[in-house]
Amino acid sequence: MRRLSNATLSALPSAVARPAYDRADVSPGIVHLGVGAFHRCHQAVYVDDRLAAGETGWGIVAASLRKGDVRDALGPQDGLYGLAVRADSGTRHRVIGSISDVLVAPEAPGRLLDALCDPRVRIVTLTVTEKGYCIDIAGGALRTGDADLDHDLAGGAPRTPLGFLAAAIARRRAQRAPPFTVLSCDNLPHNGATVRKAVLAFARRRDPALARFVEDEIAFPSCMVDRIVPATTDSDRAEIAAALGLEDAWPTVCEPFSQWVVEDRFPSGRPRLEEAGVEFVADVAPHEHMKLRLLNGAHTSIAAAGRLAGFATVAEAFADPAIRGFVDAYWREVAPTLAVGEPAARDYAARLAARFANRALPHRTAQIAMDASQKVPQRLLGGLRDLRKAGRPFGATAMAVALWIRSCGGFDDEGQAFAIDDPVFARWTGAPDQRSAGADEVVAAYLGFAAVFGDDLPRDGDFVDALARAYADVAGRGTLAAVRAVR
Ligand code: CS2
Repeated sequence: MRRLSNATLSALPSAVARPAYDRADVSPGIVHLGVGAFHRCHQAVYVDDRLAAGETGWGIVAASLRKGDVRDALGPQDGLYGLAVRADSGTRHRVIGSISDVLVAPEAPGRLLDALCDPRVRIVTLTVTEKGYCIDIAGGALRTGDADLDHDLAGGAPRTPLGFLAAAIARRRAQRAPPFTVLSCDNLPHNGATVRKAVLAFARRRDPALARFVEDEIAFPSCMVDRIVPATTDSDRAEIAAALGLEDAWPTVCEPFSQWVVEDRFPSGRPRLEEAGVEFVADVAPHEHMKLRLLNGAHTSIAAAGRLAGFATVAEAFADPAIRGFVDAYWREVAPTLAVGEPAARDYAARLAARFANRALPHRTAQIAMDASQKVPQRLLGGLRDLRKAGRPFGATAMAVALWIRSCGGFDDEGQAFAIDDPVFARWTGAPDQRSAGADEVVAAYLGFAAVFGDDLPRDGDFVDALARAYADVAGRGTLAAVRAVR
C-alpha cells in the first residue's frame, strides 16, 4: 500500500476530506510544543480550517520535546495524517495538513529555537501535559530535583518547555523581533496564568531583566480545550488505512464533539479562529472550572473506579449502573460550585453523559489514569475546597479521592496488579503498602503528599474522616459496592 503524503493526496477516495488549500502556499505562524494526539485532533483541525479559508500565514511547526516517534511517523508523510471522527452512528474520515514540520527537540534544540525565533511566528501553543510545566500544580513553585529543569536553569541548551520559552523570548528580545503570545492548551487551572507564573519564576532565576520583559511584553491568554482523544491503536491504523486507501503510520481518532474557549489577548495577531468555531471570551475561568470539574473530574473518578473494578474503557465503566449513579451524584454535588450556574452545569453534564457512553470510541481507563497525581488537585480538590467553604455535602468527591488513593496501590479488587504511569507519584516516597496497611494509615500517609493536598486539607478534620471512611469502604467491600452507596 502506498503511504499518505503530498504526492498521494489526490488518490484519496472522494468521501475523505482533505486540505482544501495548496500546502505550498502555507508559511509558519504558530510553533506548537508537544505534538501528541490531542493537539492533532484539536488545534491542528481548527487551524486546518483557517488555512482552507485562505489564512495561509498560520501553518504549524510542531515539536516533540522528548521522543522522535511522531516525526518518524509523519515526516515521510509531509506532516499529513488521518483523523477518524467516531460516533455510534459511524465514522467520518479527514486528512489534516496544518502541520508543516515536526521537530524533535532533544535531537536538535537549536532548530526548535530557530523556529521559535522566526519573526513570522506570532503564537506559541503548548500541550505538554500537567507535568511538563515543571511546577507544583497546587502552589505554582518550580519543581525541585528535576534534572532537566536544573539543567535549563543553569543555562544549558534547553530541554524543558520553560527553558525553550525563556530562551526564545530572550533571543527575540535581543533581535527586536515582536514577541509571541504563549497559549497553554493543557487542562491546568488558569492555564495562561499558570504558564506565565512558571515562565516568570524560571526567568527570575536566569535574568531579572528578562523576567521584567516577560511581565511587560508577553501575553499569556488562558483557554479551555475539549475533545476526547483516545490513544491510537493498531486496529485504528488498519481501519484508517482501509478507509484512506493509503498507509498512515500515525493517524488519530476522536469524538465528534470539539470545543475551544479562548481569552482574546493576542497582541501580535491571531487567525480568525472564531470563524472555525472557537469561542473568544474575556474570562475563561467559568468555562474552565466547569470542564475541569465535570468532565475531567468525572474522568479521573471513572478511571480509578474502572481500573479497580476491572473495566478497560470509559464507556464500559460508565455503563455499569453503580459507577453511573456515582458519577451522577458527583456531578450534582459539584454543580453548585460552578459560576456558569446550575442549569448550564446540568446541560453540560447531560451532554457529557452521552459523550462518555460513546462505544465507538474505546477510551482506556489506563490512559486517563496516567499522571493522576498531577490531575487530582485541579479536577477534584478545587471543587472540594469550594464545597467545604460553602458548607455543602462532599461525600461523592471524597469517594472520588478515595478511589484515586486506592488505585495508587497498583492492584484491582481481585488483587490483580496493574501498572501506574505517573512519574511524579513514583518519586514520592510516602506511599504505604495498601495490601497490608489499614485505612487510617493509608489516608494519613496520602494526606502528607503535599503537592496534591496542600497544607489545608490535611487539617480539615471532617474531610479527613470522610476520606478515611470512603477508603475503608472501597478496601472492605470493593469498588462497586462502595460507589453504589454514594447517591
Ligand atoms: C482526560 C482528558 O486523559 C485525561 O486525563 O481526562 O484528556 C480528556 O479526555 C480531555 O480533557 C477532554 O477534553
